[in-house]
Amino acid sequence: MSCKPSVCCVVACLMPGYGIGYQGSLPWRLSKEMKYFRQLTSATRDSSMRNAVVMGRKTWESIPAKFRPLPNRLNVVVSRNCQLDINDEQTQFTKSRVGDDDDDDGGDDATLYAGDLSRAIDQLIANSKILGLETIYIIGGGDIYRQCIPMSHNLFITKIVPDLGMPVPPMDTFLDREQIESQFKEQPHHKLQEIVPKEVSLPQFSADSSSAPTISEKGFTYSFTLWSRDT
Ligand code: FOL
Repeated sequence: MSCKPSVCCVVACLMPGYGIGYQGSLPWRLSKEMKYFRQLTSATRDSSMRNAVVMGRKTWESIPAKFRPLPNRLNVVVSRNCQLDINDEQTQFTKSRVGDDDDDDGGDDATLYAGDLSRAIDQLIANSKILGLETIYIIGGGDIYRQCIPMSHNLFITKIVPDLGMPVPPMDTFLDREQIESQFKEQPHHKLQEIVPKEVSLPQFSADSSSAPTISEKGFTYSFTLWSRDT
């Protein structure tokens, strides 16, 4: 059964300031966090579907070339001076889905380029059936998150805190705290467990089952959180 894909932001933030980047890249390299990002954005409940990852041009360039396009996901890159509109690629994309009845092991990691972010998302939603899309994940950066938070259903925010005595890394790009906290509410941890596909491994143990369990790595402690609309 296919219905409209939901739009979700996925982001790792340094708390309490909601810092997301420094000089065009991530100010840390946390392998378990990156594994969560990869599993969350790749996994689908319906194995015949896939997810899209929508990103700005600078985020695309920040992904190591060997990981680009992000495998098993439809990569959509937004750039104001794009050469290709998502509509031009749609036909090609439709074709690549049609004869593609073998198991979907990442043989079609096409990259679409879009000039207009909200039009690109509208087009992805309008064509979600033919594209086989389950969830549209917005993966940054700062300008893209700002524009997409108002149209997102859920936010998957990894809250990262430096351990006591560790330096706070410099940051120059932030999420808009007011925008998030006025529209979304952090959910108890069990809601995250309920919403993610089973392939996404979450840390399991916590003294208080309503608060998220934490992971410590390289002098940072972090937790995976889910924020949903304050209905
Ligand atoms: N959200 C979260 N929670 N963590 C992030 O690190 C993150 N990063 C971005 C957007 N949202 C995020 C944007 N930056 C890769 C690199 C940078 C990046 C996003 C993805 C990347 O190379 N991903 C590979 C995994 C590589 C690995 O396993 O080391 C992938 O397949 O997803």
